[in-house]
Amino acid sequence: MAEQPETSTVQTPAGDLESSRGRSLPDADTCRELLRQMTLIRRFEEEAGRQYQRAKAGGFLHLAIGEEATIVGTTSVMEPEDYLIGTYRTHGHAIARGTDPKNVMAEIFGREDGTARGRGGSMHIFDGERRFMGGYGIVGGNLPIAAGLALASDLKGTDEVTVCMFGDGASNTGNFGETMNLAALWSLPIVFLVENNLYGMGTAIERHSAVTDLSHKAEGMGVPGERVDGMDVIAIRECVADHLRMAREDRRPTLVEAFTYRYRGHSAADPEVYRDKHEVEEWRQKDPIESFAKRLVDEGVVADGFLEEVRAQVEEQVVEAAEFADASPDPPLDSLYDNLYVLPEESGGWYAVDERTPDPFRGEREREAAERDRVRDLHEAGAAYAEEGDDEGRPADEAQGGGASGSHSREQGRSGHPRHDQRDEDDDRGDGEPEDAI
Ligand SMILES: Cc1ncc(C[n+]2csc(CCOP(=O)(O)OP(=O)(O)O)c2C)c(N)n1
Ligand SMILES: [Mg+2]
Repeated sequence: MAEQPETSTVQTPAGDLESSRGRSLPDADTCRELLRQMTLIRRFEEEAGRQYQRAKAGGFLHLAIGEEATIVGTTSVMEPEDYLIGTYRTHGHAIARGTDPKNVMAEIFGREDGTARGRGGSMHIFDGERRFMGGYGIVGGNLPIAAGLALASDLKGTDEVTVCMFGDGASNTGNFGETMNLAALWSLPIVFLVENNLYGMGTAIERHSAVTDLSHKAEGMGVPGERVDGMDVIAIRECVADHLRMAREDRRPTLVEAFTYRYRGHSAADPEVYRDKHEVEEWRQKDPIESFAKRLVDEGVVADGFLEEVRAQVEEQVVEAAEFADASPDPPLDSLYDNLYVLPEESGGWYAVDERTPDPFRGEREREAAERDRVRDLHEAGAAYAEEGDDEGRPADEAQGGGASGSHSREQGRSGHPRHDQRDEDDDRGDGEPEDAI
């Protein structure tokens, strides 16, 4: 095969970005695994789309076909104990984190063997064991949750990092600014990664965001960023590895903006009137799987025809996943109201009581008598709390205030975590002049 001319930049809508071509590749096994994962996710999503057309799945179906390098490049440098949280376009994210494609497909089908036992569907894939924390239908809704995960890791004094992936559209939500501010203020171990596929549904980025250089969009809130070619699995991998290190070791939250593209519509029901077929075709020319496979052949890492072998392997896996999902039972009807509410004994904290809704929820009345008693206890406790305050005797209005709950968690955070100890001491000094810059 002819030698591929080496280029040092790649064209994106934002201009030229540095290409990973010309830099050395990881070891051969890692390269093969990156290609295998991207190919598996691609074929899995094609099959999910096909099954959706056959009405095997209800609700919405958002495919990330074309965005595989951004997903796999990112997860390939994460540690098993790191957290990943994403959006409603995350079948591939879960698979890349190690979730069995069979269980992801079963979730898409709404079946009992799904990752959320069929309750979540395509938009809510979740795998706590592998620290894939969902799967959220609310645009930007995962950002504050990500900050919470990172705060928990920090308070526990661990080295875990949270990676929060979201779309360009989500960068316009209030959650974006609020989360960036707290992440920077509290020096959270978090990497934000915006999957900039140039559209929020049918609205192009120039029409939905005043600032189109998303890598700078959080800078004013204290979170600096970097742009990377999201179609180049090696470029993403190297970039994210760097940002993970900044989060883990320097406790500096940062933002990565990955330029990527979805070949399919926003969801299965998108007529795609907002973009030109040529544009899609242009991006297909930069296909992350084809281009990486070609590079591996060019650089002698794999033999010609390796991609076809991988495709045959994943074909089998994906067909099995679809058969498994189809054979999985529907969730039992009498489990319809399971896991909707947190009951006091399951959580134990005063904050679990929702004093705004002392009446039982309609659905809860359908439960067995024993269950109804638990719900009554819950709303009685909620009503009492609203009247009298919490166990520590704080009046209701003070106990409920953001200040009280906020200081409560900050107190907890002081125990045993030097990073927080240092920060809190500085806060407590009250002279606004910390001795050591952190
Ligand atoms: C808070 C909120 N507003 C609106 C929607 C409807 N909605 C669903 S997807 C979407 C576009 C989001 O685009 P982007 O963040 O770029 O992600 P992409 O779909 O491109 O991956 C919108 C507006 C929603 N789900 N949640
Ligand atoms: Mg988008």
